[in-house]
Amino acid sequence: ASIGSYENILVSQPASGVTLITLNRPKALNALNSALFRELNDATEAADADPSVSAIVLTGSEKAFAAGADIKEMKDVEYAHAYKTNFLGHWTKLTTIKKPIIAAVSGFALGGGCELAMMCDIILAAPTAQFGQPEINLGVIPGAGGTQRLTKAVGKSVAMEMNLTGRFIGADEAAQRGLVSRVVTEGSVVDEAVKVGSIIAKKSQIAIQAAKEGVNASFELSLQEGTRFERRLFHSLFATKDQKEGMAAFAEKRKPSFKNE
Ligand code: CO8
Repeated sequence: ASIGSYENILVSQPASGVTLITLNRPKALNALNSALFRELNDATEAADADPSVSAIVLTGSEKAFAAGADIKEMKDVEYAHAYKTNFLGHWTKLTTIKKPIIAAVSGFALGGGCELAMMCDIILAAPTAQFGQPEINLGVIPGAGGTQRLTKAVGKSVAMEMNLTGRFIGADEAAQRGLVSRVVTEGSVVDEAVKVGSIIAKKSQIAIQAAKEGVNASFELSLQEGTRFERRLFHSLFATKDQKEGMAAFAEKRKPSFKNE
């Protein structure tokens, strides 16, 4: 993995095939300034391009996954500048990463921090995790999916309450609503996320990429178009050696050895 020399994030390889990116502005509760997000884009693109990497884990500190976009950096921005420069538009780059990204959330995931977690593919929560869209308290609204991805994840009523009142939801409620896949025991969220990454790393990476593409398409397409797209992806996998290997291994009662071909 590209370990790189970054100022606002740490990049490491805790397990074979897994890159761990740790947001590292602890004093600012990992507030997402533009420098941090540029580094995050750089590190995720490097991991995406690195054939030795199969999954990315994204985490913050014990106290905060990320407390939002950097309010101090944002407070004097004028409309003309925001519009002309597509202010914070580069955040969406994360959604173009082909490899799975697992968010390991402890503590605050607020505003842009909650949106960042929701741009990931799987969210695991520590018992301390708190999710919220408090932008309404700053006289604005979310700008990176807090009204969109959150609504798809938790439904209209909860999303409205969170967006209109700024109410936070804790780990258990987030799991109950489907915002996170599960709550893990205190202190284990990064290890658990790395385990998920390691499991993913043992599959056919072509099938993994297709599975992620398929699930993500469900957010864009009608059921008819979505299932058609899924079937086409499914058909295409019969052109891979990994499909032959996976099914042969099952028939021969042995473990498959995928070559990502
Ligand atoms: N931006 C900048 N600095 C922050 C942020 C932030 N979002 N959050 C915390 N900090 C800083 C604090 O200013 C403080 O710095 P200092 O020590 O220099 O005073 C330090 O982090 C520690 O914070 P607190 O002392 O406030 O810690 P507490 O434990 O008392 O409180 C809270 C923790 C409740 C998380 C509190 O810090 C808080 O409310 N933070 C702001 C949360 C928030 O409003 N987030 C939403 C921001 S707006 C946003 O994210 C819009 C996204 C749009 C994306 C658009 C993309 C296209």
